[in-house]
Amino acid sequence: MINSEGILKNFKGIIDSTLREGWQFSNANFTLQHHLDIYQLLAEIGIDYVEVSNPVKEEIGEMIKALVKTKSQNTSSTKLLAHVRNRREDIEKAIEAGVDGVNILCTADPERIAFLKFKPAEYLSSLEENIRLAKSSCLETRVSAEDFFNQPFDFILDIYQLATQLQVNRLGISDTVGKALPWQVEEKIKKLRRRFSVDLEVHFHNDFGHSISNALAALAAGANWVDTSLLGIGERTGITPLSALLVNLYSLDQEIASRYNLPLITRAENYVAEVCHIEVPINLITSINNGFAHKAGIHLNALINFGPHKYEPIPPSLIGNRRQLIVNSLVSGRTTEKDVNEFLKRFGES
Ligand code: HCA
Ligand code: CU
Repeated sequence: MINSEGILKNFKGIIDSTLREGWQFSNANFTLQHHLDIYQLLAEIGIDYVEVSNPVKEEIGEMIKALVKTKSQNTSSTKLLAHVRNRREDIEKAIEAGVDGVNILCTADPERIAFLKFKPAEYLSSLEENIRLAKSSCLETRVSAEDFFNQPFDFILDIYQLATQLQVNRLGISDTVGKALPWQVEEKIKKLRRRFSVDLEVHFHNDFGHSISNALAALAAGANWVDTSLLGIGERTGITPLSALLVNLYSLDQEIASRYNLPLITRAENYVAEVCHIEVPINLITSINNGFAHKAGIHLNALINFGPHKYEPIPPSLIGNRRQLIVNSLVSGRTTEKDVNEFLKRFGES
């Protein structure tokens, strides 16, 4: 049975992909300034790695170079990883851009490999060349298998086997279509953990709403690194939201969470919402309108009589958010404006 202790033992850090996966969100059109701002916010939060897009596209390569420059001027310890395909030209552009590492995305899908005009063995030998190239330029290297839960497991194992022989830094497991369930994640991660001692990075899409639980299940079962994005934005319904992962870590172990500057997360996610011209989704704890809005009579009454801890999982100030007590509705019971003002005098908005 997996449990929270596993999470605390296995967790090594966060790889935020707002600037790569998040850029694939339908409403995201990030400029260079957005890149600089988002990198800065993530670095201030203390995120371990920031993943950026593929520098093989010239304009993106230029943005990445500007980020690399800012990073070195600010002596930021948040490393930059370029997301690349299993292609020599992509790795060469990543080396030229000066990033700290490459996240190489592989496929084990026989149709896609055939479409690329490779036999499986040729695909593996091109991967070997590309890993060697990255490592010879001192790039941190991760190799992942997309659509991990639906593609032939034997060939995924061949990819991972080769990558570990060549001493990559991490293996990536990606639920590209977002429908894996936590117990399937547990089973597969345990299997990999028994076989490989290298760090495991996980990437969960949220199509069926499991991106947060799957990340926690994976950590508990032996994974070490989690991919996130601000607001959870990404392709389709996106991936694990950074805020959700952070508050879960906090609730499991305040010491682990103390590595990160949690009060900045509301600002960071609201900034990204503004840039994408959307509201922060109502189901995110960084939503200013909803994260800590109390409306029903039972809730208002409990808060007023016992204090905010009754119906708040964490104090809003912990993540830089604020509470609101909404009265004068048919569902707000007997709580009055005066009660709210007295409550706010005692406990404040956060
Ligand atoms: C995508 C690719 C990816 C890659 C994740 C990874 C996925 O579909 O855009 O690098 O492991 O979800 O498979 O984001
Ligand atoms: Cu993805």
